Amino acid sequence: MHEGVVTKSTGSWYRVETPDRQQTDCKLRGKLKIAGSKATNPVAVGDRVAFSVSADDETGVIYDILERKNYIIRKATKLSRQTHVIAANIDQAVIIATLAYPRTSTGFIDRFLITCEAYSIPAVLVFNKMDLIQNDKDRERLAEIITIYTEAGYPCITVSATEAINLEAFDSLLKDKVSLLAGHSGVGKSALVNAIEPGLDLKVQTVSKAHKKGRHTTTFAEMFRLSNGGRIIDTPGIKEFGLVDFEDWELCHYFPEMRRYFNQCRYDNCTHFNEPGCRVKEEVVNGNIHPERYENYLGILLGGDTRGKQIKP
Ligand SMILES: Nc1nc2c(ncn2[C@@H]2O[C@H](COP(=O)(O)OP(=O)(O)OP(=O)(O)O)[C@@H](O)[C@H]2O)c(=O)[nH]1
Ligand SMILES: [Mg+2]
Ligand SMILES: [Zn+2]
Repeated sequence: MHEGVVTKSTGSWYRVETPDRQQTDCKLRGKLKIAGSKATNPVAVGDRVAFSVSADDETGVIYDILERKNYIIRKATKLSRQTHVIAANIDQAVIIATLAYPRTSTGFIDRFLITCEAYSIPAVLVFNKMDLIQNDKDRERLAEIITIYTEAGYPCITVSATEAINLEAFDSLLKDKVSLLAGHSGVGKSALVNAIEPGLDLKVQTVSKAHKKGRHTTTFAEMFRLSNGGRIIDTPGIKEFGLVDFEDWELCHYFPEMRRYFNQCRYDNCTHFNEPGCRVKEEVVNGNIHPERYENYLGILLGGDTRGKQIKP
């Protein structure tokens, strides 16, 4: 009987690492299912599991999953109601963004942050490809975005993987923590990790001018150990990342700077859209909530489906 952490999953095999760094390829015992879960995959990268090792071929069998601290999911397919757990037991989500290509919108960042808030995962923002931020317009825009998110309570750093700008900051961000790396395909998630840990040699996209959006180079979520004591979970660039069901009045709970004021509105179920006596709207005017975050908030509130809304990055 052993206990370990799932570091890789291919769907049928799971690589499990024990604290002494032994790795065992395991299968799941029979119909191992988490009670009440709608997930297609019962075990995900980051899960702590109990397993036994067969005497003859040294492969293992996972027979139990230990309780999760948290997890993050996506829909199994666009139309399905089933979900797929991407990773579990995450200390922080590190959103890799860039104003170069593929340019990350604040809308994307906000939807991802909502997911993190909903799953109680602290989030930080890393702006990569700083070497490509050359003109004043981009520099000013970046400064503005950093102000927005710093004021909302999310730490931000700027880096370049290829020009080795500020990589010490990226390294200390990951020290001794389990970090989920997220962001569009091609923003440089794998390149950044390689830059601080060359021994890992993760696959990086080759530049193709015809396909600026990039294909997915990383195919399976996988957990890697860093020499600074951290572990990272590199995920394929994700479109349908995270999934949150919410009622209109709940949405502001996922915006920390709005959450401060929501119970000071005239109506308990205020959605901060056009209700009279809305403290949140007042604070937008006062400059304590950034108008761009508020606009993205309204976009999500008024966008989507009206039956049980969902965030779809
Ligand atoms: N100029 C510049 N290019 C970079 C930087 N970081 C990464 N790139 C390039 O961006 C491309 C994509 O990098 P990847 O690390 O493969 O991106 P990824 O986020 O891991 O992509 P997926 O695995 O598909 O999700 C590669 O061609 C990198 O060389 C950077 O700081 N500056
Ligand atoms: Mg990658
Ligand atoms: Zn209100």
